[in-house]
Amino acid sequence: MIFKSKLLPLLVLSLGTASVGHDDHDKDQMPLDYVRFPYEAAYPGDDSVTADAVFAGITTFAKLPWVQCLTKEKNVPFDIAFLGAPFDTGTSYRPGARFGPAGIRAGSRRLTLYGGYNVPLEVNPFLSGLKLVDCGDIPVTPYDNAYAIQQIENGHRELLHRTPFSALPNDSLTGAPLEPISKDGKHHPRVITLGGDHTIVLPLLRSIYSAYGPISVIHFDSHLDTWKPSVFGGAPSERAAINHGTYFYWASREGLIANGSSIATPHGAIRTTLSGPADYVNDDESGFQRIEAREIDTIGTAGIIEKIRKTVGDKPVYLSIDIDSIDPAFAPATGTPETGGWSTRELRTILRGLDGLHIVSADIVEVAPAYDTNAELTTMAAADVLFEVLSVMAKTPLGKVAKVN
Ligand SMILES: [Mn+2]
Repeated sequence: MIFKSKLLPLLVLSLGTASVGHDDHDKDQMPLDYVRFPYEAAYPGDDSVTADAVFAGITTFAKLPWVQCLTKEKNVPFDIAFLGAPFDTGTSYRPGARFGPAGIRAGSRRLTLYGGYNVPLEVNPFLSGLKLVDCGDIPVTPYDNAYAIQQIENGHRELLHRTPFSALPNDSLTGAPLEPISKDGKHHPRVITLGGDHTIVLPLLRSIYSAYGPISVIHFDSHLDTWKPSVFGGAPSERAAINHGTYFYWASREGLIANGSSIATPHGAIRTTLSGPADYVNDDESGFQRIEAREIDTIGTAGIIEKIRKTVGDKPVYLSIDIDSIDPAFAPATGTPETGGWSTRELRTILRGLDGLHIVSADIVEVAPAYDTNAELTTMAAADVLFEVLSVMAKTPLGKVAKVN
């Protein structure tokens, strides 16, 4: 009998059928393609996998398809790509944001648990017809900041200049064809970068410049990040002068940010202490308008949204979100936490208030998961914040109606 029980299954396998003389076994066989609850595949064509509950499987942002965009799948087009930049050697206090991309992806698993429909914005960004992918991480060396910063620029730029999966649609109001809003006249896909410490925004803006020229930046942060290198870090070397407190100083000097009275650039959620009032003078010179975190007590989220929209108008904007704009009560896992910040709800409301703006690309930075709670508060907050950004992007194509001469 031993002979029979051990050999027969082998024989069955080799015949390619499971039904020969094994009725009992058949009854116990569970259907491996049964995935209906709680998750139904949100992405068209992605419903053939077997174990795709939100808590199962391999983790990408919102469980989007992983495409190796920078290596062997360069020909796979997309409309919005999530891209990690695991760099944290520009931090001044707590390191650890190199684990940000992995942490944010873990915090994002639940985004499509019920399908992903955004109630206040009335859109499901996962079913909007745009092709969303997770491109994995840019290879970033932890040993040489100058080299790493170049890697980040190159990685981002390569994706930014791919031809998008979807063509620009016609204007939803007039039916007129839309034309690109970029400076180079081309329609570009969007990249949502998962930091990484805030230093990464310098190479990201260099990449953005290659398509859009000087750009308005909406910057949510408890800190200014426009500090002069002599003030922030003391600039003992050229490399040390570029860090997560000075990258906007450099971006401004390089002409990457749209300055001037008509297109200034707002910071939101500012509440850091300063080296002195001169820091604000320097910040003004970098072209930023400040919204202090505490203004939420007087003008509320609506007032803050109004200020931002007034400042950027209908110009293309780049959106950079430091997770430390949220209070550490809600998002403790960050490099330089500052109390007195906004709640996760308030930041999400303000982001939804950007509905209709042309957000050409975005990032979330300074998520350092090692300092998080076991409940994944910070990485969840980061993922949910990006869900709002994604929803705003999905609603507004990067096009404008051509001017009639
Ligand atoms: Mn910052």
